[in-house]
Amino acid sequence: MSELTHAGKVALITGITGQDGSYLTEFLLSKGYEVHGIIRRSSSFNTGRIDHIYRDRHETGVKLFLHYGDLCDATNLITIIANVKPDEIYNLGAMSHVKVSFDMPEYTADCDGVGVLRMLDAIRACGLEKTCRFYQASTSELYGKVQEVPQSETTPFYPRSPYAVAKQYAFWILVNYREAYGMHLTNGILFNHESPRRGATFVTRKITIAVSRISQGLDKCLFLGNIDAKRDWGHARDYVKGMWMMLQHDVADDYVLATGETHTVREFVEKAFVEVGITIAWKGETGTVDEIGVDASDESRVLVQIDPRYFRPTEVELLLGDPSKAKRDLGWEAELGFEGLVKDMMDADLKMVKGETIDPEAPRP
Ligand code: NDP
Ligand code: GDR
Repeated sequence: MSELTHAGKVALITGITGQDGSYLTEFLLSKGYEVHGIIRRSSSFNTGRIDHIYRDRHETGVKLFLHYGDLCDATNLITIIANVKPDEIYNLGAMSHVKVSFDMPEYTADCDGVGVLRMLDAIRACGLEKTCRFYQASTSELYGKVQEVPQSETTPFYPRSPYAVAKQYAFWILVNYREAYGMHLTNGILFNHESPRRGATFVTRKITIAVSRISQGLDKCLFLGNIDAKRDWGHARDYVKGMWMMLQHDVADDYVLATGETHTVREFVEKAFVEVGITIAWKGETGTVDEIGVDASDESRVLVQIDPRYFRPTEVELLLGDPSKAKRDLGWEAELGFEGLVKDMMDADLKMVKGETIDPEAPRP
């Protein structure tokens, strides 16, 4: 990709401190964008994923600016958008944990659902509806109890969590505003994408941290929920590029981004342990809480156990995306596959556990 081809363009990112926000910021800066991000005030450190690219605004040539704000505060969103006057907005902010959404359904609806309405109305209130392009972080969770395999842009939705229901509201309010007001609004229906910057409570990162710690003698056992769930896992770095490609397309539309491959959590565990030279053998009845994963070379060593605390009241058993529309219309394809993803995450977490990278929450590969 050529550098500085978009010099002069201004982007605003909500969720800039998250996994995707950090990769997208790096990507847009490399293209010459001026990038503005909305961060939440926190009593503890929450900018670890972007500290390596942040520079004090008193320096010269600064292209990254941060603003305090929240998707639950309409006035503040209007103020930021009025001041920044973005050409492109990437709405990545969300309470993004599916299991936690069962504990905080009302807040999740407000932030992930109504928050999107607030952003769209803020664009209109600022008179930017004809010039500002908007990306919404939609999700494969909308397919939930899947109605067909693989899932594409035409597959009916069947959300299975308060998170997914909130994101379904967001999906349709965006489509409605696109049709009603002719705005350039895009839903990116992204399947799971991971990285060394993934939050530590999502299953992939939970596994790579635990396996790394076990390999160094710091932990004994990894506790998981449903290890037979299947996901279409790609790398976040590939997916943020796809977000940008969607907004460069002159006609706004909705796109699936996925790898077109699905794997179980169980396979992810096995591959991660292989990276530290351990082969897992499964014992006990498959699919029950009695199943355990042991070290095949020393079966007394129990390395994986099932903890029903991690089960969800309603589960999404199988996700497998069909990204052919994104390939055809945008030329987008996932570059890193499952094996490469596990290796990338294991390499980073092994370094982190060995103390070779500084910040435990945000290793910077
Ligand atoms: P993260 O959980 O890593 O990041 C979420 C971001 O949203 C953080 O910056 C967080 O801020 C911010 N945020 C949370 N609540 C609010 C709020 N009330 N107001 C403003 N900002 C808020 O998510 P990802 O980077 O993984 O995902 C980005 C988006 O893509 C999310 O909307 C997610 O739902 C969606 N998505 C993710 C997929 C994935 O596989 N990663 C797949 C499909 C969709 P803070 O750091 O302060 O908590
Ligand atoms: P998901 O991601 O729910 O798909 O949402 P997560 O990694 O949390 O779960 C994936 C699957 O693994 C199973 N699982 C466990 N999950 C967690 N977190 N912890 C465990 O211990 C565990 N054991 C098994 C889950 O039940 C599930 O089936 C992610 C988020 O990024 C969303 O914001 C995004 O929209 C979707 O991906 C696409």
